[in-house]
Amino acid sequence: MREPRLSDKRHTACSAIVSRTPTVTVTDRRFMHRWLTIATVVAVVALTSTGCAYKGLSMAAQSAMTLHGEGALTEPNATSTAETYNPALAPVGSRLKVTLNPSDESTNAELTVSGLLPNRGYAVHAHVNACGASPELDGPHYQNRIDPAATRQAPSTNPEYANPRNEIWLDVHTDAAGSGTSRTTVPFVFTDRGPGSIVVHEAMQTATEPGQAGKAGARIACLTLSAVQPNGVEPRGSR
Ligand SMILES: [Cu+2]
Repeated sequence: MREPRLSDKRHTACSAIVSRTPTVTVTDRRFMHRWLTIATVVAVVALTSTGCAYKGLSMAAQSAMTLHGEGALTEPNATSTAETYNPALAPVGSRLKVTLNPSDESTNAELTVSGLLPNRGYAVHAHVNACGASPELDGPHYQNRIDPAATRQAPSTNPEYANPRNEIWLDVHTDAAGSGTSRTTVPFVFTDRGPGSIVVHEAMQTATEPGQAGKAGARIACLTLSAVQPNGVEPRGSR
């Protein structure tokens, strides 16, 4: 999902450059003069188009999405966007808040939790789907470069793909009150696709060794992400 306003603004700017070109004022004194003027206009338009096309390459970065999710955990239901699959480890009423914010070609991610068990690590990742009524519906980890060997039955555990630079890991450690914050920066942005949720796992941290990379035990809670549009937060729908 892109931000059409930015694109439209850029497109308008490019059009304005063309219309302001002084060579469009053509006198009709001589055929040759007119021909030369037309040729100049064509050349200017061609050069201007090249310039806009070049700027167009940066539009993807300018329209990169911010994703956000926030809520208190409930038992899964048809409309919940923050839910617990294991109230013993992720109590009902615990709060999760996540923002994934683009900056140039990177994305800064921040997770804040409260109300979880005290002095405990929790493995946390971005997953592809919005939160489902059961944990498996959250889908696999979101990957920037998708592991070609991964399948639904055998998710990616190759460290070349299942790592915190190609996925979004937000493992967090709570304080004595059950609160905590974690941050990470990943070298990619979300343009035509992005993660649908943040999932909290039972393990205290995410495994990194080959064959285990990205694993973190059972899924115990989930927070649905939404794309932040200029006019507010818009549901992402299914992905
Ligand atoms: Cu996960």
